[in-house]
Amino acid sequence: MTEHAASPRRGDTTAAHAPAPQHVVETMTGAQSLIRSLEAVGADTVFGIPGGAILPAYDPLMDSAKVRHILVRHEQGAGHAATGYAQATGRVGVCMATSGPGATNLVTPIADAYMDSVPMVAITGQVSSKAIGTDAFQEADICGITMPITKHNYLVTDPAEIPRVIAEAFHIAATGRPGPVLVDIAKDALQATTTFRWPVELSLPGYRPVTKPHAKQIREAAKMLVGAKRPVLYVGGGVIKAQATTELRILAELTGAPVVTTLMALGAFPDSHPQHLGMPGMHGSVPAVTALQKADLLFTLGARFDDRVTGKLDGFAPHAKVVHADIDPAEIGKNRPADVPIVGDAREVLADLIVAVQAEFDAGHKGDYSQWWEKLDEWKKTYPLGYEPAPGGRLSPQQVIERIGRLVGPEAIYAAGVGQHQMWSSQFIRFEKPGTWLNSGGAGTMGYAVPAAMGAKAGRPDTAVWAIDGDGCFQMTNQELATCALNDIPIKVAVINNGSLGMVRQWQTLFYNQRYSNTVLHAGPDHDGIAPPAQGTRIPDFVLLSEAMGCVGLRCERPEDLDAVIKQAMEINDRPVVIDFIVHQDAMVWPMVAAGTSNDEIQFAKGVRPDFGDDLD
Ligand SMILES: Cc1ncc(C[n+]2csc(CCOP(=O)(O)OP(=O)(O)O)c2C)c(N)n1
Repeated sequence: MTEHAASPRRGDTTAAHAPAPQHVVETMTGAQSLIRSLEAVGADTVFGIPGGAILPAYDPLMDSAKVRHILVRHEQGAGHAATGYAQATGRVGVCMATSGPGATNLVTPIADAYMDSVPMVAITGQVSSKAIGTDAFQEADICGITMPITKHNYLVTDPAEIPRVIAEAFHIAATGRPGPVLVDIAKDALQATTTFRWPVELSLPGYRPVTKPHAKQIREAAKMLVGAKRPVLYVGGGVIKAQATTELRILAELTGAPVVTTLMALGAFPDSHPQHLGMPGMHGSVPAVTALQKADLLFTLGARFDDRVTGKLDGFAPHAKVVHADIDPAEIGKNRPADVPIVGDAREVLADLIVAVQAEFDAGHKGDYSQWWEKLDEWKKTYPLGYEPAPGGRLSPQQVIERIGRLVGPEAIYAAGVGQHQMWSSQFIRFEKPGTWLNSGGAGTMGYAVPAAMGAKAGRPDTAVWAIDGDGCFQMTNQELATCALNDIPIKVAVINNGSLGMVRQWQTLFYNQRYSNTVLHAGPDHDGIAPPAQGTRIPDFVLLSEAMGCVGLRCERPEDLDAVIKQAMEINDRPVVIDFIVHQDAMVWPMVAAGTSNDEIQFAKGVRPDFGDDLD
């Protein structure tokens, strides 16, 4: 018997090197070898759907006492569940599908995981090796298709390779810059008799992520930080991935520098911390966006100068020098040249920086940011996040999300879909801890929230998990509520139902003369946004739909019922709960930097441009 090694966390050098296992050499089928390999790397949960090519693997899976398989309703759900699981637990998420359409249904979540650097292993069945390339039934070249959206992928036709490939896949997914790895296994390799050997020697000469930063670069960066007058710690999702949030806080408090956290980094630094300016970017806070614009130093940690953050690139942070630390050297200088490039794991980078900054202090060099803070505090005071109450005593979407955040609290995990509700969630829920905010930041995948919440709850059953979804997003993947109901995964779903594809509608309001082409959905408020629709004309009726899938369905239409319905949902823990919040459809997300414009053009509200003067330019 092999010992059960813990699933690899980021930074482990190899899955196969964990607690000195005894050597095992056994004869079995490729399919049995696959399940034994999954057990050996510590995979405890697999989300998937069987089909012809992967069927041999499902047979031994049925007997595994260590691997729980959760039968989803769509492979996209399996993929997002794997990413939700991964981000909530810090372990590698696993999904499984059959060949052809099963595998291609995984493409969106694989792309999503790639964009957001989430460790995931996707296992797909492939047609028999002799049939590959013949347009066989359910054949798709999933390795070819996913080549640009995976960190690595494998086509396995020799069953003897299965243990090594699985060990490598988990190692590659979890180490360095995390990401998805696809393992495509031909059906005949699963059926053939082979030898299972464990542990396996990992030999990946071309894959050696640099984790230890260069000492000279660290010293240089520390000097720049203490020498700057207007620095900003620009923090991205890499800090959460590297589990470096304690070190971030130490550095921030040691230096007194302001912090901004990107959409992928919410929770990396407490929202309540006085040094936190909020989120930068298209819908970021005015202080965060403006601080980057006026900064003389961007101290960039695990962030990637995404276009949603920079706005028009050549107008971004025009006065700033750049320190850029990232585990992935390809990110450095990609969008913005770095004056001090640092390749390394964010935790090691931050740990070394703390020492280097202290050494600068000891040598009498300490940054004076007091004038900078005067400005920042003024902007914080003048331009706080806020919203207008809804007209006609209706519910405003921001109010719903704010109340959920307040009543449910910062210990819970929140997963969002994509659109206005996602941005309001990022603005009005207060994130205090890492790993509590799951969203599709890079790809912007509608349909992410429900399956990601399912994956998170499967991995962290003792934590409250809320999906904050839009009525458009919800209609893409809500079938996974049946999976949740049947598998004892009692998530809560708050549908922010504005009866439309709200974010697209917002752009139509602002940039297309209020011509609402194809953005009305008919599931929420009436077209005029004021009168509720006649009975039975909500299509679909989310309450009935949820009840049909074994959930409790609730509806809330009035501000005075808001707290009570949230509390009611919090008390139900034996089934998933869906609350259909009927909100008014004309609310818009502010602040906003219109796509393609400079961050200097930020609007605090419609037509309202902050006036900063030009004394810092
Ligand atoms: C799979 C996919 N298709 C289309 C889009 C484009 N898109 C972005 S936001 C959005 C509207 C989302 O509507 P809803 O879920 O109701 O959220 P709201 O903006 O109203 O909060 C659309 C269609 C997308 N991001 N993803």
